[in-house]
Amino acid sequence: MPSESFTPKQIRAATNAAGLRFALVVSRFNSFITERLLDGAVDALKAAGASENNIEIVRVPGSFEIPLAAKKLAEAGRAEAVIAIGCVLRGETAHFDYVAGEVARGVQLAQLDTGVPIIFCVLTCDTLEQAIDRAGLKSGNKGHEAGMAAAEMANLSKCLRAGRPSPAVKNPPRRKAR
Ligand code: INI
Repeated sequence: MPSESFTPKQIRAATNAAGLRFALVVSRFNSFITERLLDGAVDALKAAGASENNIEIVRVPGSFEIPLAAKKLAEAGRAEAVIAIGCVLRGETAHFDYVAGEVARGVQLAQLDTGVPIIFCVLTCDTLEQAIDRAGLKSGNKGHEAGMAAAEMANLSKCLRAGRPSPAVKNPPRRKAR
């Protein structure tokens, strides 16, 4: 156990979204689910202090189209964080695997290429029931989680920008050993 005086710097970004800009890319495919995820994400951003004027919602036909739109938004500097919202349901063909795999890969590449956080809120479920559970029923709303993650990652990205001292850097007091 480290001694009392050994306190490495810890960085935990703020979750306040005031003054930050967000773009949400929403797939129309399975809109019954994606619109609920969108509501959850917007609720979370509003609760975190984001202003309506700083939230941009862009719709795309299906999840496969999400990465390109997300990347263009990120490249254009229109947002401190982007949220990718989609729902891919397993059917009887291999289509699911291609769409689910490519949207995940595309979103990851887009955020690594641009340096703008792109939060992955694309449900990949076997059944509609599983998706409904994750869009506001039994398992909460994954959109809400995505909204909170977007606020935190937008702040964290600012903190980690080279040479920029961060207001969010804190060394929380250690609990006394018992
Ligand atoms: N798009 C989805 O977002 N979810 C799905 O479940 C889905 N299925 O099952 O086909 C889906 N297909 C459309 C795809 O994302 C593209 O829009 C289409 O292939 C055109 O590029």
